[in-house]
Amino acid sequence: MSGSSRFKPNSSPAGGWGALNATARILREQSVIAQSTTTLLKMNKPGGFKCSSCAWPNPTPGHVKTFEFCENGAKALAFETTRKRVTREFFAAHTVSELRGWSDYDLEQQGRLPEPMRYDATTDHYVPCSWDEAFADIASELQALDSPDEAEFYTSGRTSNEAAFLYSVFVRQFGTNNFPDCSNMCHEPTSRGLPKSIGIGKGTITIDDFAKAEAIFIIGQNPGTNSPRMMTNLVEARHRGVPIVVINPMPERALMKFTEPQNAVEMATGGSTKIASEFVHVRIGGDIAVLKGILRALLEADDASRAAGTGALIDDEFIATHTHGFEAAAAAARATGWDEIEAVSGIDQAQLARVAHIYAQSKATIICYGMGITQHQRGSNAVQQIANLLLAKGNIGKPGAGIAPVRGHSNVQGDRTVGIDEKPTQIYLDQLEQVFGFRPPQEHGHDTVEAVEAMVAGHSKVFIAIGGNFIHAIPDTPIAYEAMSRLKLSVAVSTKLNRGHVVHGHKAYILPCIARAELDIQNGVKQRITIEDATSMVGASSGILEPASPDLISEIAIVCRMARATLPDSAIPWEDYEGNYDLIRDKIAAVYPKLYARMNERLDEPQFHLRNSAREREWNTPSGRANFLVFDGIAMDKPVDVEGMLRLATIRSHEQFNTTIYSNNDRYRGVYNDRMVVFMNEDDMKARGITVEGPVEMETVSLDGARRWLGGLKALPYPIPRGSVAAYYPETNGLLPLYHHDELSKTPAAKSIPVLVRPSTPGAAGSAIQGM
Ligand SMILES: Nc1nc2c(c(=O)[nH]1)N[C@H]1C(S)=C(S)[C@@H](COP(=O)(O)OP(=O)(O)OC[C@H]3O[C@@H](n4cnc5c(=O)[nH]c(N)nc54)[C@H](O)[C@@H]3O)O[C@H]1N2
Ligand SMILES: Nc1nc2c(c(=O)[nH]1)N[C@H]1C(S)=C(S)[C@@H](COP(=O)(O)OP(=O)(O)OC[C@H]3O[C@@H](n4cnc5c(=O)[nH]c(N)nc54)[C@H](O)[C@@H]3O)O[C@H]1N2
Ligand SMILES: [Mo]
Repeated sequence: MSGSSRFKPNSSPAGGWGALNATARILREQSVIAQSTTTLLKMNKPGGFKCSSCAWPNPTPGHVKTFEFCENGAKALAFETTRKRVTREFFAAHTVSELRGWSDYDLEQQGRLPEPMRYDATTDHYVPCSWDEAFADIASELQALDSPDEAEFYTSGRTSNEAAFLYSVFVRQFGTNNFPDCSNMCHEPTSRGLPKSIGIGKGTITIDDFAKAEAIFIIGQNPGTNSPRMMTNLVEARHRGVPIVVINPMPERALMKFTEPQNAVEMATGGSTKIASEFVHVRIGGDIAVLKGILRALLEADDASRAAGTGALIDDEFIATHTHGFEAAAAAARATGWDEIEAVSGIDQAQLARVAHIYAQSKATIICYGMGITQHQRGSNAVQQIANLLLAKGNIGKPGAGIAPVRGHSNVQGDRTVGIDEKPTQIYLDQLEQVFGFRPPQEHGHDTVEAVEAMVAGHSKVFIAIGGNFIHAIPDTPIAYEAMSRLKLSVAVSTKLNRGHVVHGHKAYILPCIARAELDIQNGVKQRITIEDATSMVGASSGILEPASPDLISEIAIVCRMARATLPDSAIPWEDYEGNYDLIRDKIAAVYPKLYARMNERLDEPQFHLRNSAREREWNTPSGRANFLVFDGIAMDKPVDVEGMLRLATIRSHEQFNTTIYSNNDRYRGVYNDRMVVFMNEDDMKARGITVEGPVEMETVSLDGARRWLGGLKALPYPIPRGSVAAYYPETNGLLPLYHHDELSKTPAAKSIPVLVRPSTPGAAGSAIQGM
C-alpha cells in the first residue's frame, strides 16, 4: 500500500456519503463493479445469497429494503468476487519462504485461489495437485496417527450449517472431539457463561424486538463498523425517542452520530441522528463495576419508590416465579462501594444513577454486547452480570426485551448449533450415535488455546482448517508460527491466500472452495446452503455468480471426499450427501428434532426461527429457573501491580474483516495509511514523555518470564480514559499471551492485555518474543 500516514480527528457523522463513496471505491478497485451492482441487489434477499460478513439478522418480510447490504458487506463481497487469481504461475515465481516476508495485505490482494496446491519441500514452492492426490495423502497421514486425538480440526464461522454438520460427523467418526473454532476466541463466554444464567448460550431477541424496545444498551461493541446493518435499527429506535446507552472506552463515531445511507432526506440535507443518549466512558475492564453500579442504583431507586408509595421498579412477580438467587445478587450489588465502583470503572455515581433511571423507566430493554465484554479474564462473569441486570426487570422472554450477544462471523452461531463443539453434550452424542450408527468419542476435545498447546508440545501433528486464518487469530503469534511449523501436515480450506498457507507443516495443502456468492451445482441441480444469524434465524443462501474457477469444489464436497478417503469403511453415504444437500438437511433434522424438524420444507420460508428456550421462559438450568449469579469482586481482569501498567484493547479498524485487511485506513477514527498506531489518553502520553504521533514501543507485563515486545508504533492522542490504550488486531497478537484468557471459557482476553508503553527511537520497528 502506498501513501504516508495521516491522522485527522473525525467529527462528522458516520455512515452517509462517506460510506457510499467507500463502497463505490472498493468495488472499483476490485474491478467487479459491473458484476457486483446487480449482485449486491441479491444480497440478503429471498432466493439470493447471505452476506458473508457479519451475523446481524435480516429484516422480516415486508421490511426488506432495496439494498440489504452495508459498506462492509459490500467490501466483503468485493474481496470475495475479485477478478484477481493466485495462479500456478504466481506460485512458480515465488518461493514460500519469500511469501512469508510479504504482508497479510499483499497475500490477500493476490485474489482467489483457483486450484488445489501441494507444498513441495524440495523446491519450497506450492505446486498444483489433483483433488484425488490431495485427499489420498491427507487420508494416509490421518490414518497413520497413533490416535485420532493427534489431529486438530478448526472451523471458522463462514462455513455453512451443512458443511459444518458433515465435518462434525466425519471428525467424530474418525474419533476425536478436537474442534477448536473461531467462536473459542469470540463469544465463548456467551456459549459457556450464559447457560448458567438462563439455560441457553444464545441471544434471546429477534430483529422485531428492536421496534418494541423502550431502551437499548450497547456494551463493548462497535456496530458502525462490525455490524453496520444494526445502525438502521438504532436510527429507527432513536427516531421513536428510545434512549440508547453506550458503554465503551472509545467514543466510536457511529455510536455518536450517524447518517443513514438509506434515508434520502438525511443524505440530501447532511442531517444525522445522535445515537448515544448516554455515553458511559468506561475504563477498559470496568464493565462489571458499571453493571453492579447500575444494579445497585436500581435497587436503591426501587427502595425509594416503594417507600414513597409509587410502586416497585423491579419485577417482583418475574423474580418470584422465574428466578433463583435474587437475594444474594442484590446483596452483593448493595455491598459494592461507590468508591470502588468509581475507581475501577472511572464512572461516577451520578451517571450510573442516570443510567439506572433510564433502565427503570423502560418496560422493555435490550442489552447488546460484543468483544469489549467477552475478551477479558472474567468475560463469562461479565455476561452473567448483564443477565442479572435484565432478570431484575423481567427483561428476558418478553416483547422488545432480551439479551443480544452480537456474534461475529455470519454463521458462527450456526456452526456451533450443528455440532462444532469441543465439549459436546451427552444428549447430542447419543443422538448422533442413534442417527449414524457409530459411537462418537465421549471425552472432550481441544479448544483453540488447548490446540496450540498440544501443537507446541508435539502431541498434535495434523491441523486441518475449514476457513479462517488460525495462526493470525490466536495469541502469541511467534508461538503460533512455531506450532504450525512443527506439524506433520497442515491443510487449509480457503478462498484467499493468507498467513496460514505460508506458515505451514512439513506437508501442506491449500484446498480452495466455492464462495458464498457463487453457484453450487451438483448433478445439474442448483444447491442451497443455510446459515443461522445472531438471533437464531435460519435462512437459505444460494449463490448466483460463476465460481472463480472451474476447478473449485464446494466445502461440502471437500468434507465428503476427505471423509471417504480417510474412512473407507464408513457406512455413511458421503457421496450422496455431496450430490444433494437436501439429504444432509434430513440428517440435521434427525439429529436435532426439536430445532430442525422439517428443515427442508421450512427453507421455502424466507427464514425461520430456531426455538429459543429462554425466549419462551423455559429455563434449562439445574434449578429449573433463571439464575441470578453472584460475582465476588468487581474487576474484569486480575490486578497487575506494576508501575505505569496500561490495559491494551486490540480492536478492529473500519477497513478489515478480522485478519483480512481491506486498506490501512480507519476513517471513523481519523487514521489513514497506517495501522501501527496506539490510541492513548493525552495525560498518559505526557506522563511518559510521549509526543503526538511520536514513536513508541509496547511491552507486555508477562507472567511467564517471556519478553513480548512490539516496536514501530506511533502514539495518537485519543479520547480514551486514562489507563486504557487501544491498537489494532492482528498486528498486536504477539503481545497477547496464550495464558491470558477468560477463566471459564478460555477465550483469549484480547481486550485487556497489561502493557507498558514507552517512547522509542524513531524507526525501531520489529517485534520479539524471547525466553519462552
Ligand atoms: N467489517 C467487519 N465486520 C466484522 C468483523 C470485522 O473484523 N470487520 N469481525 C466480525 C467478528 S468475528 C466479530 S466477533 C465482531 C466483532 O465486533 P465488535 O465486538 O464490535 O469488535 P471489536 O472491534 O473487537 O471491539 C468492540 C468494541 O469494544 C470496545 N472495548 C474494548 N475494551 C472494552 C472494555 O473493556 N469494555 C467495553 N465496554 N468496551 C471495550 C472497543 O472500544 C470497541 O468499540 O464483528 C464481526 N463483524
Ligand atoms: N488480538 C485479537 N485477536 C483476535 C480477536 C481480537 O479482537 N483481538 N478477535 C478474535 C475473533 S472474535 C475471531 S472470530 C477470530 C477470527 O479468526 P478466523 O475466523 O480464523 O479468521 P478470519 O480472518 O476471519 O479468516 C479469514 C480467512 O478465511 C478464508 N475464507 C474467507 N471466506 C471463506 C469461505 O467462504 N470459505 C472458506 N473455507 N474460507 C474462507 C480466507 O482464506 C481468509 O483469509 O480472531 C480472534 N482473534
Ligand atoms: Mo468473532
